[in-house]
Amino acid sequence: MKKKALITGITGQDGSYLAEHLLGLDYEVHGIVRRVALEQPEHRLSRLKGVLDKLKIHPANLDSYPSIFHVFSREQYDECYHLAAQSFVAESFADGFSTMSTNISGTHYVLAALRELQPKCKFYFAGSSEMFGKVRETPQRESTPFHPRSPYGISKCAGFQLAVNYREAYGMFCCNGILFNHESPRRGLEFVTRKITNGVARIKLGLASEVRLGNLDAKRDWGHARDYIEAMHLMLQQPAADDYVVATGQTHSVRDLCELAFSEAGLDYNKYVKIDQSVYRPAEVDLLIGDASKAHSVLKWQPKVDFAGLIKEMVHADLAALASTGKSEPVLARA
Ligand code: G4F
Repeated sequence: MKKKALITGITGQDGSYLAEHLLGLDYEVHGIVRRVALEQPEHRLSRLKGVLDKLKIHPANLDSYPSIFHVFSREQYDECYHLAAQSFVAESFADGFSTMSTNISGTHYVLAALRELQPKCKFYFAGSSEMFGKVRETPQRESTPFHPRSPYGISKCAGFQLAVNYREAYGMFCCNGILFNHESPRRGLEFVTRKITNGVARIKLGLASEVRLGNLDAKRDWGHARDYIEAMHLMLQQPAADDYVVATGQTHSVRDLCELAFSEAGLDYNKYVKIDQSVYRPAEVDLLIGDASKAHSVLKWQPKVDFAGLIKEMVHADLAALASTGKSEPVLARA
């Protein structure tokens, strides 16, 4: 019998890599997609274009419990990966209410529907290193206290605690991944890695003259999304549910990222990066660096791509994409 998995957020960077990974492991893969996405498949389902015909897509809305309940009432699943979220930190400052509603209630609806209809289904929650926020220790590990710095971080702490509570109160197999920043050529243009690699490509091809950025001193532990989704799957294959940090253990500043990405295209970032005060956040997470020892020892998980390899891949993917089309997706004004 094939295992059956449901992915919320299947159209995103992580969801698309996870869908490909699970299909490669001979899973039957289902995904929840907002109905509006089905009306614009070329744009909204673009990351799934290589595997779309192998997936079963369910239109549903994470803001509605009946909608989620309906999905789980139609099919039984072995595993549920809850990745859907409003995941852009800056947007959460602009509209904290929507972020809280989607990220907290959406998670609660999925857990409540699972408890009611299929309590044996294993559940993965996409926690985040943003939960550590104003970090209490370095590097950050599973036992590091949370101190979120944004509505997004607060919403992820709530989702994390919901998963822990369903595990403790109802004996459900609920795991939290505490994933540090993970990127790829499929990353949205609003996140700083892709904003920079896309900017480099646009400048190199004569389509732009600058990239406007905020805080260049923030430090992040950046890994490759394709590596990180493997850890998600491994968590659900363990004998007991638990929580795991997933990180590379290396940290770099946004400035380091600029230097590397521009030099990959033979450019000096000092000439093209302009500081834009409007991109600074009301409260910043200054330094993230993860200790993934538990994932190494229990899950036997190791990242394969390092920071330099990641940025090189992203720059060259953006150069190739722009050279072939001459245009890129629109970027959010706040990004
Ligand atoms: O790329 P970012 O927007 O990612 P951030 O805020 O670290 O969040 C990402 O990683 C989290 C895991 O820790 C996820 F949970 C979350 O969903 C998301 O995937 O910003 C990275 C850093 C920040 O310090 C930001 O202030 O880059 C700084 N930055 C400087 N200039 C900028 C910019 N960020 C963006 N997006 N755009 C800028 O122009």
